[in-house]
Amino acid sequence: MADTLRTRRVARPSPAPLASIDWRSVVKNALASRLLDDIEEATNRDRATVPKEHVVLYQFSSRGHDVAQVILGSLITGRHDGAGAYYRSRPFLLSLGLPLDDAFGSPLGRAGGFSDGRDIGVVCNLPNRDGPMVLPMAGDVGSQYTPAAGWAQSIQYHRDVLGNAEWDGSIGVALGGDASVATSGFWASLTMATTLKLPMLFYIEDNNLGISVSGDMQTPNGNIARNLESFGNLLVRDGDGTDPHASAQLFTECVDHVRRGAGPALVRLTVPRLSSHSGPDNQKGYRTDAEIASDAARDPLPKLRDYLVPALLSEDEWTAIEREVTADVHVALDAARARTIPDPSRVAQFVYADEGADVPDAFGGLTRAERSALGGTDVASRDGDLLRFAEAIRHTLRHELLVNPKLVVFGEDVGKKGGVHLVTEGLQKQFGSGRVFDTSLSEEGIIGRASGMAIAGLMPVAEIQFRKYADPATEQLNNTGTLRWRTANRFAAPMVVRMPGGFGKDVGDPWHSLSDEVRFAHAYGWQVVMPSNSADAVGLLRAAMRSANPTIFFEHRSLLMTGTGSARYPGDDYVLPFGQARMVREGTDVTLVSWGAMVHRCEEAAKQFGDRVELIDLRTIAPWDRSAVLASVRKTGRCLVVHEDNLTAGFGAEIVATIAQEAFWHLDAPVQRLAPRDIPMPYHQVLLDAVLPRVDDIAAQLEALLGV
Ligand SMILES: Cc1ncc(C[n+]2csc(CCOP(=O)(O)OP(=O)(O)O)c2C)c(N)n1
Repeated sequence: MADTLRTRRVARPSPAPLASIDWRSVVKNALASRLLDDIEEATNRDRATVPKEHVVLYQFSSRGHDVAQVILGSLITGRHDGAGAYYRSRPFLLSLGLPLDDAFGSPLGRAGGFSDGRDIGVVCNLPNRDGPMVLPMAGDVGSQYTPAAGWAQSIQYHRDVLGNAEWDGSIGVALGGDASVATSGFWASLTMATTLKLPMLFYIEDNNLGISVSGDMQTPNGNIARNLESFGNLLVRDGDGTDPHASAQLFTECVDHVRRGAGPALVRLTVPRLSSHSGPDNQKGYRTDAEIASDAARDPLPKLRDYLVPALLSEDEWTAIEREVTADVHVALDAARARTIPDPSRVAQFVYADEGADVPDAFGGLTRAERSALGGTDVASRDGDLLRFAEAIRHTLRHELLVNPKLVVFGEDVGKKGGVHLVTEGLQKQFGSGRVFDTSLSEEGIIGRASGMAIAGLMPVAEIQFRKYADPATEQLNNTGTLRWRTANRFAAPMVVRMPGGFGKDVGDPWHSLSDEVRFAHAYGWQVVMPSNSADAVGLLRAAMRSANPTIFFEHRSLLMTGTGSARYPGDDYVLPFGQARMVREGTDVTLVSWGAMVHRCEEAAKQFGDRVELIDLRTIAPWDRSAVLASVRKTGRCLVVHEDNLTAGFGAEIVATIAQEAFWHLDAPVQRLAPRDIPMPYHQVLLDAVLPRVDDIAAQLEALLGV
């Protein structure tokens, strides 16, 4: 096993080392990273003979990328600097303070560290509260960019809106490989950074390989810097990442440019990938021996040595650093191997926030103290004005913007226009474009930005124009939902995503009328709210905006556009806890369960049966009120679930399965579901009526059920 360092020498004249760089730290971090890779790779190679628990399953070497990364890291020192990074970024994290035993321990899947054994070790994070931090990485290539842009936008918010001068000069950074420049996340964040002149640096590490695919497949002619030369508001630099002097000069120039508020910058450096893509990849099918050898000759570590010895360090000093790093790494390796294995009894903890007294606040979202200072009551005022659904939401957003300076409202057209549903009308005028703002047309950008902003301590309230248009944000939505769990509560990104959808007044279509709420109920970590009336919408939206968890807040189009669901405003402090169903009407013989706009159709149908039908409005489907439904079914012995989402695997299936398991012996008839038969929403009213459950359909089904 390779367990000591001895850096090769290449003789070549070098310029004098740049005085602005802390080269000793650069050397230490580069050597530490190299030795970590050596040890992990050797363990993997010798896996037949080394103990199984010493083998790293997802081993990704940074060899070749390491020197340039730690030079960049040496410049990212601000208290509020934040970076989005990826699986090959460990050297950069080491230079920002990642402890060596975490660097070893998490890839080994041990307890503690950056995920408590939940995530693969190269997908890491660094929640520094008093220094530069690294946002939680994700496994999806390109997904690091938009949260990093969100962090950069938060720098402006903390400085300009909250007036916190401490954030002035801070920087957001995003690291990515050459293949990542083909992803939508890269382009979404580049648009955000350049249109908003964000304090953001992109560093593209170009090794001319994805896993096996060459760079000219990712951007024409394989050079993203050249292709971006004419991009507006962007300083672009291109260079050799194996040359420490050139790398340091380019990084220094670009970091200075961003820190002084001149706008974003992008540096592309060519680097060799000196190992296979990952442990299991042997690169034989796509790289010749000659190509591998020619990359090996470009190793930046000997070049770093030649650059610094003897100009800045003597031979002996270099050797002494090698010895010191070797000792430190071995101490850390022993400590990491001695760590316990993760505790399986705690694996469910932190899917949602755990507010236990002994659980610290995660990095991200409002603190517990900030949330509790907002107060709230679950008692509704009875003398409020009668408000339509959209007005009620606007009132609630306005009040929360007033009482919570960290709350931001944004989305496509929500600013000047007030949203295509006019829900945010007038809010930008009242609160300014720092707090209520339009975004570029990228849902991935909207949700990724929200994630970065939430981690920066803000409460983002993002609008997705229509439910269907959340599709491009799926990756960021899923990553937000798992973020607290996969970082074992080191990070969290509470946010509210307002999402109009469902059929409209007399119209539908496959794009604007999707409901499909079950997708979010199925996603990890999200609360899903589907109110049927204005009063509930107020209380649930306020609960969402004061929650430690992310929430999908579904605004039904047929309620936004009509007077259906109008109710008295329940007050500025009204907070309705999630998971509490509403008893719409009590009844004796059948339980009718619904949520959202279908509640109104169910109510019409139920009226036809006097007091025989008990109607329950779930109000939230994650969490959902099992006990209310089960208590009712145990009383009535019959149940019909009505929803607008597809029948197959719709949320009704979950309810019916729960009843079958928990209340089977109380049933007098099979539990029934009424929902569209897996047909997309059509445009013409006649077709729409043929797809959606109508009042008559519900009544007919109730009648049949009561006859059993
Ligand atoms: C969205 C997504 N698609 C595919 C993958 C599988 N994958 C992992 S790494 C990788 C190549 C990325 O190459 P690049 O961005 O150039 O970084 P490098 O590994 O060269 O440092 C691919 C295709 C993934 N992780 N995420």
